[in-house]
Amino acid sequence: MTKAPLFKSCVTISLVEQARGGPFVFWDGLADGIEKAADLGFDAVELFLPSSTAVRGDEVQQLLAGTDLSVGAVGTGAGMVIHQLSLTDPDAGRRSAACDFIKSMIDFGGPMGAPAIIGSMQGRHGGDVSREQALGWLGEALTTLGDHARQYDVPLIYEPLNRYETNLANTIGQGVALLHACGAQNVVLLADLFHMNIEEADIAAAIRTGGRQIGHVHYVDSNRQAVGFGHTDFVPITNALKEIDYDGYLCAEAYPIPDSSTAAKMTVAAVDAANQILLK
Ligand code: LER
Ligand code: MN
Repeated sequence: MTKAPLFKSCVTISLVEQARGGPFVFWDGLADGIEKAADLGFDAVELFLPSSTAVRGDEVQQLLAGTDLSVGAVGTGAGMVIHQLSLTDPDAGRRSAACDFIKSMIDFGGPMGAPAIIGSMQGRHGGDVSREQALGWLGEALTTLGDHARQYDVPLIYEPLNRYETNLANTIGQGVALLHACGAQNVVLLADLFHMNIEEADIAAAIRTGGRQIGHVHYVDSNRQAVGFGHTDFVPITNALKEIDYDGYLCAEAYPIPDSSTAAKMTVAAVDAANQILLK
């Protein structure tokens, strides 16, 4: 009998000062975050960086050497937070700059096997930009950027967000429809359990809808604190992830409440508990 692969634990490290107060666990530099993640036994770290040149890839590799950590993914949201770039900006030059920013993040993470995430960089429709137009631009960008990621043998990750952050795709079902409509290859969906708690009627059912297209999970409770600090029922979610044969990261994109270390420890315990269900 083949042994089921386990869920892998991952924790966020932010180096983006402008995002301080946001839902990232570690904030005190790369060396500190990597050391703490390794000590707690995480499988990976997800990096939220101001730009692709904020830190060199070989510096990251050096910090990881001697640990069992990988880089699970790299966020691209700094393009929006710092430069207000989006893939659906009415200005073609700004859309192109947004695409270049994401390409540079793909080129940063790719060589270390880390896919880039498109979340807030998707932007929104409104004003002179119709929903159809914005979804068209977003679909083209996902196609181009998914193809760009292929050279590193990593996918591109697309994240539906709640209604307060985008009006393009708020649910996993809408994410599936978008990928189908644009025909993008090499793009997977990110199931962020915080956004899903706001938007989905049934989180477990939405995970089954995403099926094998789900390639990354932001593993967080209803209030965006670490798993265990909110009211989400994780048993049906874990069973749904088991059903779709998900074997990727469960990554804590959570507030450092009451502090980074406690949020990180809670996440490790929660991933262990999920793996116990997986092994049953
Ligand atoms: C933003 O709310 C979020 O969930 C991030 O992962 C997207 O960049
Ligand atoms: Mn997220």
